[in-house]
Amino acid sequence: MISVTQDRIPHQAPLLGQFLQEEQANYNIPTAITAIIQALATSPSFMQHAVMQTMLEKEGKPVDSFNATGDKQQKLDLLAHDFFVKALDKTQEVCAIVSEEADSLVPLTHSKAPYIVAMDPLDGSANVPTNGPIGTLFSIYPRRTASEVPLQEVDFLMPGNQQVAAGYILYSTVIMLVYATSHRVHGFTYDPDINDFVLTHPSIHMPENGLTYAINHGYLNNFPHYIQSYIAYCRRQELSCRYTGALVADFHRHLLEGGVYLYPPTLKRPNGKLRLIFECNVLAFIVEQTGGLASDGKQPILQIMPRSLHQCVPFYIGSRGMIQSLLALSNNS
Ligand code: FBP
Repeated sequence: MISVTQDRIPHQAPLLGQFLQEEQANYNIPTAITAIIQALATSPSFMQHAVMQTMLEKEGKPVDSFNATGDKQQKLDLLAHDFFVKALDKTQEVCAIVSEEADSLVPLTHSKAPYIVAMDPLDGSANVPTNGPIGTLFSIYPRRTASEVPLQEVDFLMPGNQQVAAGYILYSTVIMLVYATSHRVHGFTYDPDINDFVLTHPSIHMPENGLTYAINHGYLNNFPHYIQSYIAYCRRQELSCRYTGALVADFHRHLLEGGVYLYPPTLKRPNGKLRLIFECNVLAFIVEQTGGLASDGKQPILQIMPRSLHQCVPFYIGSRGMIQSLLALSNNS
């Protein structure tokens, strides 16, 4: 049997911790941001174990609860939420988090800490029972109120352009971490042999156009007319439709190869399905750093002032050329 670990050459590329420290020094990134990203990056072994446990014990059944937007929660959603709450609390840099799996803000132990985190602990959770890709999305914001003032939900309602960093972890054929600060976007691949992330995709730039689009075709007849026209245009171009059921996985493909992800309003969900704070703002912050665009069809996602924590918005994100074509159609509709 071929042993892949024997005689392995140590990685030439920097590991996550080392790279974060270099970026910190080169771009004056606060040490707290480094600590928070490193805390989130401890999830691979937990997530691998929790998913495997869920499958082995056939516990993939939804627990008897719903999240704030009415989606049935999987046990794994809550396990992941709890894992990240503990990991972020240990940094002593985060005073509270908001999560897709919690109705309101979750205060942490260090109430005077300088940062707040918004997150979707487990994106694509419906993929778990069928062993499809899943992800974690996170955003880091500076707290706006003085440290001694108790935090309120309204303190989380700020436009996505207030983020200081954002990223995701994709649990798929391999586990990858992609994060953005206001400088650049970098991708790392998890190496289970050393339980660490290795820099594999430095300074990512999204291609201007792509050959794939991601949309749930099943709802096509319910989508606005300009979306139906755009899909017809994509089909005339013989673009391929690739839709994994996990936003993070579809976005990651487009980040590297170009493409667009579309979740328009439908009759059932007149504001779309995706959550502005937990999902859209995260990826919009990343995409704008890499040359792509993110819109709700009327305005850039990062400029939207949230009205509530679990607000949903129509979400169009991806390669600049493709989103501009879509927006041209929506403006003429
Ligand atoms: P969750 O965060 O609850 O998983 O919801 C988001 C999501 O699963 C996306 O990852 C995915 O692209 C979309 O919903 C799938 O929705 P639909 O099944 O309606 O197409």
